[in-house]
Amino acid sequence: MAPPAALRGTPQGAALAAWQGQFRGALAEEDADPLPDEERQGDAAERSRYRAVFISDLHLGTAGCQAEALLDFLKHYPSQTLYLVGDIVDGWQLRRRWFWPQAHNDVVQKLLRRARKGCRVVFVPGNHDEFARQFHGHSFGGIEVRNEAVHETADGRRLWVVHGDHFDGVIQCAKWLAYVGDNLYEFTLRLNRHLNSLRARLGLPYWSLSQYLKHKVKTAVNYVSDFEGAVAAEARARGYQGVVCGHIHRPEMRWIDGTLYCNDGDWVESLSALVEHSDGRLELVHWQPPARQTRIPLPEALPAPLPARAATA
Ligand SMILES: [Mn+2]
Repeated sequence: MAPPAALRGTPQGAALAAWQGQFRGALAEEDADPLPDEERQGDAAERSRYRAVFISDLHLGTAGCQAEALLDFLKHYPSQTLYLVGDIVDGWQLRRRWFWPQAHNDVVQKLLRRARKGCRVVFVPGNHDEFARQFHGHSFGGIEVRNEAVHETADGRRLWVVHGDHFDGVIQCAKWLAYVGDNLYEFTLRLNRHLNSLRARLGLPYWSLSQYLKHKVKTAVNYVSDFEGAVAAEARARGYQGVVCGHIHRPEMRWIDGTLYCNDGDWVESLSALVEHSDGRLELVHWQPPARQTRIPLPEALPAPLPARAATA
């Protein structure tokens, strides 16, 4: 946009044109880098507070992904290395229906930006983003793609980093478990009624679909512990002191027969991540979205306001 005709050729007009040029420049930069606020948080001193951050099962591209919470978490946990432990982008869902809101874009931009600012970002694809597995050994925008990785902690422990889907021979059970928390459970109860009125008309005895599902869920619960045991055993067999995985959306950190089993959880239900402090201490972080009520101005009579946000320490 040129300066108004009346100012053309005057010093004010020149200044205005220069300012407009700058503004356009700033906008263009904003376009390429939509999260300039991270510039400050990305410096080396801040980053060194956490040696590593592990996140998985973001499921970007699905309505279930809690992208806003994740953006908030990422802002508070800069690190030297960031592991993306699979199911980052949900290719299965995107193939069925395109769903890509701005917040999901922001997450991708934030990850790319982190890589540009000197954080080592390692992407270990999962089953929902298995399309990326063919790019093993390559890097994109500074993000390394590895089908599995090894992380060495500050105190010298070697952790095997893998998504974990190779361990589920019984994926059907995991699906049932997901259904139960869903409207589909309500649906199955309704289906159960219809099914049984049909069975009654055919002279068949009552058969409880919901009982059947509950049995399936119990099997799924066993499945979780079987999964954890199998992953830990494989890590041990490969000579690692521990393992970091995701996949089953169950944050966990415990010893299994002398091997450290860590599951960094997910950003659909549990909003959790695994972090390594500068001294090698590992911690499971359960992210709490900033409490809404602390944003409401407090009445004058109350003492000092509460801390604005609290991440579980
Ligand atoms: Mn998975």
